[in-house]
Amino acid sequence: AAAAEAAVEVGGVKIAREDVVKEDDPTNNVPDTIYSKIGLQLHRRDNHPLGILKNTIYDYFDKSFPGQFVKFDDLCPLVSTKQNFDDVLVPADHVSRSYNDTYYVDSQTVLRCHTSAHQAELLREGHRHFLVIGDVYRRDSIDSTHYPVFHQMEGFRVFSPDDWSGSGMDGTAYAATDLKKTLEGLATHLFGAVEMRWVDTYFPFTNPSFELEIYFQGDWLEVLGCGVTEQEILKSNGRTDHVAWAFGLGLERLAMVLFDIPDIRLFWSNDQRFTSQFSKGKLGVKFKPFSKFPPCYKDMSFWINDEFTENNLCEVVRGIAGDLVEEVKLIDNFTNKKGMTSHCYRIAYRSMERSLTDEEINDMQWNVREEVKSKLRVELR
Ligand code: FA5
Ligand code: MG
Repeated sequence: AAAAEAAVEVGGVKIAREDVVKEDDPTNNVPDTIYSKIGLQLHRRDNHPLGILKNTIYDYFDKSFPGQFVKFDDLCPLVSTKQNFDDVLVPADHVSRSYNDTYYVDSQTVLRCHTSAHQAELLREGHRHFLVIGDVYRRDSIDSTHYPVFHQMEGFRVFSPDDWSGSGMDGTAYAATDLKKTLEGLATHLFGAVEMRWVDTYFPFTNPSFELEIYFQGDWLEVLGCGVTEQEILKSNGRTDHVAWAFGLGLERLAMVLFDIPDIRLFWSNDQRFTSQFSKGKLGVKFKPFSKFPPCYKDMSFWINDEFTENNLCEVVRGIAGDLVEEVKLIDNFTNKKGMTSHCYRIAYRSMERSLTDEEINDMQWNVREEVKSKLRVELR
């Protein structure tokens, strides 16, 4: 508890628990489990898979664009709603702005949900080529590839008319071509020969927008989003008549593939048997699971109410079980003649590090049931 009370420092900003967790403030939805992750900065540990991956991506940009890209890996994750949403043209009614999807410290301040939150300020500071690496926060479901804190790397490159004038392309086509070439080069740098494909998509801040998928172990895996930056963002931040590309990639997704890490919770493990397997500069050393403990499944059924959301349920479970919960999955869903809807969720409990006792699991499940009743006000069946 003492450690949790002490302020953490990120990029010169001191953050105390009471700055982030405000239990009696209805405009705040940040739990202690999330506060306790601030300042850990896994991406700044050279012997951690995320740090190793970050440094390998740095190497690629240093080699491809010597001296051009400025790197920021220590920007404060507390940002204004303006930075996180307005500055990147996220519409007023977009779901990502909801309390169900984003951690709000107060009505004007959030834990950034993407590194795109820093695009505008860095442009205004005059940067034209930059990488931003940081922890990002999202209220989300629970399974082996989703965690409420993960890490992104943002890339941004600005072109001036001189860059594309001789190319026979307009600025947008020129930037899109350069973007795809740059990211295909990065994928090759990380994976060697690999099958990849581009998928058209939508982001409020880019047009056109794409996702890159990599074929890995029989499946297409989305690893990043990117596109040609909306003119309005450049204009508002001192780059009229310029064109830019941007990308945002998920470090955990790439690291899980590169190091064979089967569950996203492992990135947070302090267990020596995990941490000792990775060392500075060694990309792609395959993780050897040190043990495999059986999961324990507990089902829970209840009548939902209008406010019920799966993200809220997951927050309750995470608050009690922490990293001992592996998955929360809807397994049954029906509406009766009276119009009442019942959900049955299956919770998988499993430690990455040891076997759990029956007593421990029953305690957690009992507490989950109590809190689901009291906090979500649903009727257990
Ligand atoms: C974004 O966050 C955009 N800001 C990316 C972007 C930047 C687009 C600049 C265009 C220009 P998205 O929500 O799809 O997009 O997340 C980007 C990547 O983060 C995903 O491709 C995925 O690799 C990773 N990611 C997303 N959600 C999770 C999660 N819950 N756990 C782990 N990785 C995730
Ligand atoms: Mg996406």
